[in-house]
Amino acid sequence: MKQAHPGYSIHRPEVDIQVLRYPVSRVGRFWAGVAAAAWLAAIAPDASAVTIHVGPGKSYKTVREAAEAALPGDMVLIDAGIYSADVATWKADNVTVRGVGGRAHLRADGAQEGGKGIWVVRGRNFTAENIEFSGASVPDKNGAGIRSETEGTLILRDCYFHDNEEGILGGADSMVIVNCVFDRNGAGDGRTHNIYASGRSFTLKNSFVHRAVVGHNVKSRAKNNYILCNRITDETDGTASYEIDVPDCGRTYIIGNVIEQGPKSENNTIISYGAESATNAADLYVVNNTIVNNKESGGIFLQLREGAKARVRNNIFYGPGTTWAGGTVTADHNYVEATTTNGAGFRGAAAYDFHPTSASPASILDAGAPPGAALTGFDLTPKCEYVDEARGHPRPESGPLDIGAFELQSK
Ligand SMILES: [Ca+2]
Ligand SMILES: [Ca+2]
Repeated sequence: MKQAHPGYSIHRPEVDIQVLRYPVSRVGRFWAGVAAAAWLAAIAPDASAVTIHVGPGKSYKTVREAAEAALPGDMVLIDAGIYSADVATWKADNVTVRGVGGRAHLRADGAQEGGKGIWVVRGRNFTAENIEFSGASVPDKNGAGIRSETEGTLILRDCYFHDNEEGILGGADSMVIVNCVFDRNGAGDGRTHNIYASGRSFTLKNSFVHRAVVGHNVKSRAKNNYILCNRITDETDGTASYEIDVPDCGRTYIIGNVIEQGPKSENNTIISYGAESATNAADLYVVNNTIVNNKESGGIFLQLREGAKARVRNNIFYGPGTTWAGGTVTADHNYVEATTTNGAGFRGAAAYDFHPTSASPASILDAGAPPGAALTGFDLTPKCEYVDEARGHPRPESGPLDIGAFELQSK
């Protein structure tokens, strides 16, 4: 077995080397053994990693310099503050970038990376936490806060994307977005969106995605989509087209979300499934959502491609319009109210608070059916609830499931 030489380190004098680096590219990660075990006991679990600090008074003044220096496994800590025109490509694998002391705000201010946006991610298994992206703009009008080109995993936590031509754009083997806010992204041409994902698997959870500019709030061409316990809303002034667009079909689980179409939505449809193709498996589950239409002229809550199948259970459809159209829908245990006069007994619909109350009808409270499992075996039971803003908690247990995205805890 090949072993590292413990005394070897890469010379990077500007890096705060908190632990001695092993040059992963030369020795691989299989450097266990007697000598190495002693090192493992003494230092961090990933012995190859260093922590790089960015900020005023830190080793790196710009994020770009840190991105160029980062090697596999590194942790990059960026002090809170505004980083103007500081764009970058992240190339190394297994890098985590985190804002500390508040969000690090990457404000484009006219700069862009490779015609793509603020950050381009190429390294495998990249994580960003507590970062704010705004103002991305490029000549072909799809400047993204993050353009993902990784073939591994991309994880975003506690990030905030706003006023970019595109919030996040691109694919990954697995893209996971948790506790993030997307607001007013879109160039206004209808081809750019708050979120535009592709790849094998896309997960959006406990996030707040709202007011996309003409484009869609959530658009995914991924083969598998897990859209769980989010708030996806237009509100009074949002002009999004679809709230959720899954244009090529794909195994899609939409569970436990609040989804609202506002009066200024560009089109009448709220969830669109298979508008362009059936390239991916056509298998849709819509379970325990509260779907609201505030467009008084009406609309279509769920539009399916012909030939696509959907199971629709335990949802609230609130507001005027057609609940579903197209495809083959198996629906049961849904609450439908074609007005917005609060027969559902919501706690504060005007403020987008769609929790049920003790005034909610028996056709909502305890009226749900066990959601069961998808054909894939995926458990369709709602396990979480969205909490403003971009948070979540486990869905409480209180008798049989209530209809909609929230459970009333005491009646
Ligand atoms: Ca719409
Ligand atoms: Ca209940």
